[in-house]
Amino acid sequence: MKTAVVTDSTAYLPEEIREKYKIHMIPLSVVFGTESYREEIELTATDFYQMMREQKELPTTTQPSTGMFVELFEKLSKEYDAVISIHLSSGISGTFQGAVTAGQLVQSIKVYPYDSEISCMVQGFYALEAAKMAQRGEEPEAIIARLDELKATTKAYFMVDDLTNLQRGGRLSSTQAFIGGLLQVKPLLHFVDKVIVPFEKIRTKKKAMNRIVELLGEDAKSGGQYQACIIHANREEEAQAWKEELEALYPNVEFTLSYFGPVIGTHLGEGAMGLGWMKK
Ligand code: MYR
Repeated sequence: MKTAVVTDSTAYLPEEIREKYKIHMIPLSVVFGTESYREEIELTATDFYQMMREQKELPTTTQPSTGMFVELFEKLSKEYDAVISIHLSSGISGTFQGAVTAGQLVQSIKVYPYDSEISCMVQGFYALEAAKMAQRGEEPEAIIARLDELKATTKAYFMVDDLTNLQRGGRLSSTQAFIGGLLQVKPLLHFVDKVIVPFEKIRTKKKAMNRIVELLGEDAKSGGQYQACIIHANREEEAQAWKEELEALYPNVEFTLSYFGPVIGTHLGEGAMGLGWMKK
């Protein structure tokens, strides 16, 4: 059985990694006014944050069309027997549903859509694991079972400098009153049942980061090997310094540095920071 692995651009997997592990990427887009840019192809994270600072209007984001999925799956059917298509949470984007619909339309290959229930490098870890197993010739069902196992130990927390973008984009699941109460603080956010909800109200970014360190510690100190990703929105130096601090604290955790690219950055805003981890 030859299985292809597809993920979307919001995993922000570097091109050399995608090439090495033969991970196929389908892009989401950012729209500034009338101009649409496929992220990771036509727009880099650095250019995006610069553009966002210069524009008065907030950009918007769009999922890949069903047609793009159909085209990709049909192309893959010439070389593979099955495809596992791993996407950002269906609670924040219609991308996963696009893969489901296209999978039903394309008859030439069996499509296994997988809802990561999260996004960014955490989703990237799933895609990497799937790709390594696919290269060993493992069956799609075994790969999906392994992804579910990883998902069961996954935790991710993140914070934003300003909740405006998340609120305007409608991706913060909460009542207006609660959001009102959150605007004065730096809430720690996380995913529950595929959507973003506040985890705890915290006053400063430093305190929020320390709280995340504590939460990771609760898992890391219970034993086992973990992989983790520090994800930043145009704050590479700060993220690198945090990575070094975390590496010294938790030797049983393998840390990767990643970033919130254009699509996720549209909703989180510059300066956002997050940490995700799972048992290896
Ligand atoms: C679309 O237009 O379909 C894309 C919508 C993307 C919404 C992104 C919301 C923020 C996600 C934060 C992920 C943090 C993972 C650690």
